[in-house]
Amino acid sequence: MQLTAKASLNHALLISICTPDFKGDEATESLAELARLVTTLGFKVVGTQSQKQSSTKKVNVLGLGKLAEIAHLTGNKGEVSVEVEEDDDLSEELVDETPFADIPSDNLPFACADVVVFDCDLSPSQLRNVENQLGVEVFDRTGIIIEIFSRHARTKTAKLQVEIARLNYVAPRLRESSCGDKERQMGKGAGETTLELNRRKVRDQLAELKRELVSVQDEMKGRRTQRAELFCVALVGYTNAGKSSLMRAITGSDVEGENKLFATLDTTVRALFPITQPRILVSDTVGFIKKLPHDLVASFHSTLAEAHDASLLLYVVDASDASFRAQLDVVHGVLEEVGVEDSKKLLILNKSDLLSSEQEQALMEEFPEAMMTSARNPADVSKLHQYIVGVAQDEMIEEEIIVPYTAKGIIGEIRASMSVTKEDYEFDHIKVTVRSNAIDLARLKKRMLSL
Ligand SMILES: Nc1nc2c(ncn2[C@@H]2O[C@H](COP(=O)(O)OP(=O)(O)OP(=O)(O)O)[C@@H](O)[C@H]2O)c(=O)[nH]1
Ligand SMILES: [Mg+2]
Repeated sequence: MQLTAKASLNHALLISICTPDFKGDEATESLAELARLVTTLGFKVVGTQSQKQSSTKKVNVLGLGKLAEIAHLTGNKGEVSVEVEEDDDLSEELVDETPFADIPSDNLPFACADVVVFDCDLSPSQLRNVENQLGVEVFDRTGIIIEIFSRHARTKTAKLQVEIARLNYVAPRLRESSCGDKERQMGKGAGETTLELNRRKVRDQLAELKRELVSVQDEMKGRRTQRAELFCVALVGYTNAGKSSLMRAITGSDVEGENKLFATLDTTVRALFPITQPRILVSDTVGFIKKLPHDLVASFHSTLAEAHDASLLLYVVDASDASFRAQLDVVHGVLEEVGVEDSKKLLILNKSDLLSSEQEQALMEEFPEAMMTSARNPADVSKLHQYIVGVAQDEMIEEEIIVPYTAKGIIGEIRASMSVTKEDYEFDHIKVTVRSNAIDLARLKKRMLSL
């Protein structure tokens, strides 16, 4: 039931099905992304195959001729005969069967793939049919993404959310076990098959996980309410854009930044550093990807609640990635889907250190409002820090407060929680000019009245 790749199964052959709706650059970029996903999972990509089809809905996904070719590459372990020469579908046409260009070659024989990964979603029966034909483990794109999420989830919320998505994915793919597992048989109800029993177990597990998730989310909501008065900035964007690296740079924290897809699966909140008065909070969020499984989008609603509450959204893109415009569309699409209203936003063209000065210039002309950064350049990091402080300051109100010398301690509290722009020492009081948010100012004034 666990959709986990066995340690020995690590040579992957990737298959792209080009359809009238999904072809050309889009299909090529998607396949390159699948290669990165599969590599993140620890597999080695040994080759790719592409084929034109009218749709991805065929019983065996590919025609028998193509399946036979692939069976040869996976060691002829399945049912399909390699002797089949005539293709069963005249509409299909071979597009490409070269080993993947970006894959570092270590002279592995091509015919050694022990995992086949499709760059599309397969129905449970398609997955089963292709596995039977090829005799090796077959994954679809969603299966790979869910597996990565499962492995990267660290916090309780992320683990619960991913497990719910995984079980929802796995449930329809459960099969009748061929071996008579005594323990499982014992738990069966009258007339219940092992498959039915397993499905019932998954349903019970899902219900339990959902209950747990609700209680964890209530706790998170409480914490967010406590922070509601502070100015919050959220870093959002496609996976691997550099959100965690920028977060680490502007908060001086040790948030992980890794050259892996979906390194961050939960929201981390830190204060902007050097510390500001009042504090500004920055949150790092889960990265997005094209064709993010719907269950995962749904399960990450709460994770993205931070983006929902943010006063400033920083849309981070990897400007060195040729497909960043399409990635940005995906980010906008997901944020719209989870209902993030448009608060103030800034586009960050990150990884500028990987661009030539001509490329930088062209991008700045294309996106005049954007900020060009490299998380690795301290000057850029401080420019971003200043920008955030500036936006937070603009949202603040300036007020003059009279603090009598008799009001002990208040001045210390003001200095610790507000930005003090002026202090005038008069005969019996201090006149302090502060910049802060409306809620904190109202609270301070109320306190002053009660003194
Ligand atoms: N050259 C260069 N590499 C960068 C820059 N920013 C981040 N990286 C690298 O890009 C990779 C991904 O960075 P992360 O910060 O983990 O990206 P992320 O957006 O948090 O990714 P997810 O957590 O998967 O959504 C890491 O290897 C970083 O070291 C940059 O400005 N320049
Ligand atoms: Mg990250």
